[in-house]
Amino acid sequence: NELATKISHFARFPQTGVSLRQMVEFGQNPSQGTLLRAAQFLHDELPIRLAHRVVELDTLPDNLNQMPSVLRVKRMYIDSFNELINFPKVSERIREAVRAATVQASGQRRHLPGNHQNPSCGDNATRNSSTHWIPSIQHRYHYEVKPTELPVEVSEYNRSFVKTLEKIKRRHDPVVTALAQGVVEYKQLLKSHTIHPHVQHFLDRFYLSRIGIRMLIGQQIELNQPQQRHRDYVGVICTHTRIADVMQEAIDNARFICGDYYMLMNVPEIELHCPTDLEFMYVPSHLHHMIFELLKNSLRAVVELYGDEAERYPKIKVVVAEGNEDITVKVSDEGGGIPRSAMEQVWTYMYTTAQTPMLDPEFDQSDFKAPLAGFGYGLPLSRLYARYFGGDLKLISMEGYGTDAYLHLSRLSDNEEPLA
Ligand code: W6P
Repeated sequence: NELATKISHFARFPQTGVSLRQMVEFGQNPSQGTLLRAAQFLHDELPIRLAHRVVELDTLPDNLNQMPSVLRVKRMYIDSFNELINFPKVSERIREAVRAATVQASGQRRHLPGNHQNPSCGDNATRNSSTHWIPSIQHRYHYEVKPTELPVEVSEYNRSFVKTLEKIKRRHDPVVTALAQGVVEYKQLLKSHTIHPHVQHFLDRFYLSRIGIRMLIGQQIELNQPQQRHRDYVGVICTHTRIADVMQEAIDNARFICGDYYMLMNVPEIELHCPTDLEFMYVPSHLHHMIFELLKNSLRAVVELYGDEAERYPKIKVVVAEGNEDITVKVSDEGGGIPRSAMEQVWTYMYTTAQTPMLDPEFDQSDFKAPLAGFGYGLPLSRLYARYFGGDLKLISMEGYGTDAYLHLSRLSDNEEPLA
């Protein structure tokens, strides 16, 4: 039908990645005109990304593409795609008004704090990140727009577009849970306990893409709420994320959860070595989520090795190192480690007992009744959060002793989103 034709048409366009830096430049004190340009970008880009996902869902093997849960997810993507392409384009008159109030911002990039050591800072022309050159988004969309004399339709358009984005974001809240259920059904169907590498790759790509889409939507929604803006924040990005503060918060939360879950008299201690003045540009909620996840795993390993009535546990040690390229967080536990043969499994989406919406870190941030880490979706999703901004997450384990988790966070905020 017609919609299917449109979807395969849009899926033929390449997706355009956005870097953390671009998101921040877009979002610093945006006028209604700048927000309109951002809306135009999303209005072009989101249908392309959604269409790619629909095609991927369609081509899942083993009749996975026919499963009710998968069809449900596909329906969400199609509905959102449809809403976006039916959303009115900015009229020629409004476009003209914004153009008249616009001066191109090239050559006067603003200084971004928190990333002083970035060697390629501000040098867009010499960047050669990929073999095929796609014009960067600010080349096409980012301009200074003088706040003066913009017709009222501009802010009306922005408001209306944000409403649509909010609806889309809410619609997709249950995606992780729905696909988790799909994986359970898939296991039963194939009577297998291993996930096909193709399916594992699909899920990695799919969830990574979802992180990106939700990041872009979340930025646009936040930037349109200027009354709620906090110092150092551009949308959900904090230009001066104090990593020591986020670490301590994650440590306190993880220890609290652990003590609560196992009803412990004394919770294993977590020793933190982190420069207190270390700041960088990041999304604090992503950072908290990843650290929290690692700590829960370490706590669980230690408590299960020594038992919930132990008088003392070996400390979990956290080290934060500051390099030029990366900030690296190492979490070391003496929880007995993981057999080498089980290392791969840790990253698969297999080990889930399709349960609460807590599978999805974005679903309910404040639910303290969450089960403590199993090898659920926590680790693979945390790795995707790390990779989304050019970082990574690795585990090194000594069976019979303990596990070291290395979380690499890229300081080079020019990394474009990885797009499947
Ligand atoms: C373990 C298993 C694990 C996964 C992730 C992080 C830390 C740990 N420790 O024993």
